[in-house]
Amino acid sequence: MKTICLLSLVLLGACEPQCGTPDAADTAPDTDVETPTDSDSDGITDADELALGTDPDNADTDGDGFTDGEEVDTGTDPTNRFSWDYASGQFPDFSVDAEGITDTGWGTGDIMPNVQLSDQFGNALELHQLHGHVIVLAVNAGWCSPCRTAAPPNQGVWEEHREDGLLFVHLLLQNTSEQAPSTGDLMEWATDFDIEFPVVADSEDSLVTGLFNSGLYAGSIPFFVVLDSDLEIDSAYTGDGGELPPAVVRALELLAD
Ligand SMILES: [Ca+2]
Ligand SMILES: [Ca+2]
Ligand SMILES: [Ca+2]
Repeated sequence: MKTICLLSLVLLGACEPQCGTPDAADTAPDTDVETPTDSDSDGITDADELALGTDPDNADTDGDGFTDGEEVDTGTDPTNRFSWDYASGQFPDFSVDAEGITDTGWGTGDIMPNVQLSDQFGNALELHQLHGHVIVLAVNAGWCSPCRTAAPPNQGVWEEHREDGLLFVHLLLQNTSEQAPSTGDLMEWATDFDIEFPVVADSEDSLVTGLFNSGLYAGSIPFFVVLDSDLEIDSAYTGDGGELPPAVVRALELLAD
């Protein structure tokens, strides 16, 4: 303020009325300009949050791991937990909702254990962070031609039903050379089929081992497991099944319940 007023004095020969004297500007409280309050520091003012329908006291109103400000910036819905931006390179995280789950197993009716996976962005992804979705988990491999036939339609079905809570997860057992898939292999699978849901690797093979030991998985791919919104194993299917495989039909039934 001092600089501006001194310049004003030099240029105009007098300080404009709203400048006041330099001393007054330094010491008096500024009553003309109010700083908008952003109580939860999510980048959106309390007043704007009330207009948007988001919570001014909760930085992540829908609890999906993306702040209200981030969602407004990327054009996703900060009040819908199933609306999030793939380009951020992060998947939603509802692990807080899965806290306390201990009764897990690999058979139908069991809650699937919290398998530690890695995604196409090279990030860790825990199965339980996807709690709340009805999940179609497809087991594939890069060399598996029926898997490559079955994969592409999943994106369209997901786009149609994602905001109802549907999610696909593609697990790659191997790449096209029958080797353990790298992050690049996962991203190549996602890019080849325009997929924006998680494409994952399981370095310990714990998921297929668990399902094999329970008798649900016979070792033939493509293989699909449907998990309900509590991560309970609902059903399992082998074979591609065309545009709308039985696993997807069953998942849509669960969503409609
Ligand atoms: Ca705010
Ligand atoms: Ca907020
Ligand atoms: Ca959010």
